[in-house]
Amino acid sequence: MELLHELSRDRLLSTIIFDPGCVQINSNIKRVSDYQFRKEIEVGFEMSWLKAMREKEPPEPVNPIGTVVIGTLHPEVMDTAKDMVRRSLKLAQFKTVDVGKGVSPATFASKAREVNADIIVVSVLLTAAKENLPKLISAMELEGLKGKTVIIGGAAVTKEDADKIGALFGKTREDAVVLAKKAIEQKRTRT
Ligand code: B12
Repeated sequence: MELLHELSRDRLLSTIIFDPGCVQINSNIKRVSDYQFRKEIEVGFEMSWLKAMREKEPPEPVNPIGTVVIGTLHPEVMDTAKDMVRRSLKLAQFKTVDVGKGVSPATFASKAREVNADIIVVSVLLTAAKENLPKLISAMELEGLKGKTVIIGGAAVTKEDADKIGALFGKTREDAVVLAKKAIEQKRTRT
């Protein structure tokens, strides 16, 4: 059993005891042998997380329209949202290079240079990881990537946070695709 943590959003708080073997979850909250709910919970967010975990991996694009490096910054190890965004970008025919979770700004930037990324995408659910965004921008400058398109999104960031570091901001995985496509178009018209 793994104690997840207190979940809060808008109305309800919950603590879930979760056994990773659990497969049976639906909106009629049930008590089954593999997992228990300690309190009444609203399942909306947990459902989106579980649904995301079950998504299929899209095929590699044959003729990628651009290369995206995507990850989460130290100390964030939550990666479900990042993977959802990555899969949407992949479906939209981007080559996606997953730098992983909880990576340092320096690792992120050096991977972006190594694969000649067109776009850097950061998923930020944890406020502590948000504090590393300015360090990512500095690390990119050190790698000669000043001005490279950065797209951020996730529960812990806002458009204001993006503006502060000269990044683009999206709320959803669909926004990530729209913004990434726009960035590629702009790059093409410049060259
Ligand atoms: C599941 C979950 C976990 C799982 C993560 C499993 C995994 N492998 O990812 C586990 C149990 C591991 C976990 C751990 C922790 N968690 Co947690 N977790 C959640 C929870 C319930 C859901 C997150 C999730 O995956 N949602 C599903 C995704 C798909 O939805 P989403 O996040 O909304 O993402 C969408 C958009 O935001 C957007 N998006 C996301 N990224 C990007 C990027 C771009 C560029 C764009 C355009 C869009 C975009 O697109 C996504 C799809 O549409 C949230 C609560 C919540 N209501 O969000 C807390 C939450 C994120 N966790 C929280 C916390 C505090 C923690 C812990 C610190 C708890 C602890 N004390 O240990 C640790 C973090 C450890 C760490 N160092 O990272 C807090 C964060 C608060 C904060 N602002 O800092 C939250 C908000 C809960 C809360 N209300 O307190 N967590």
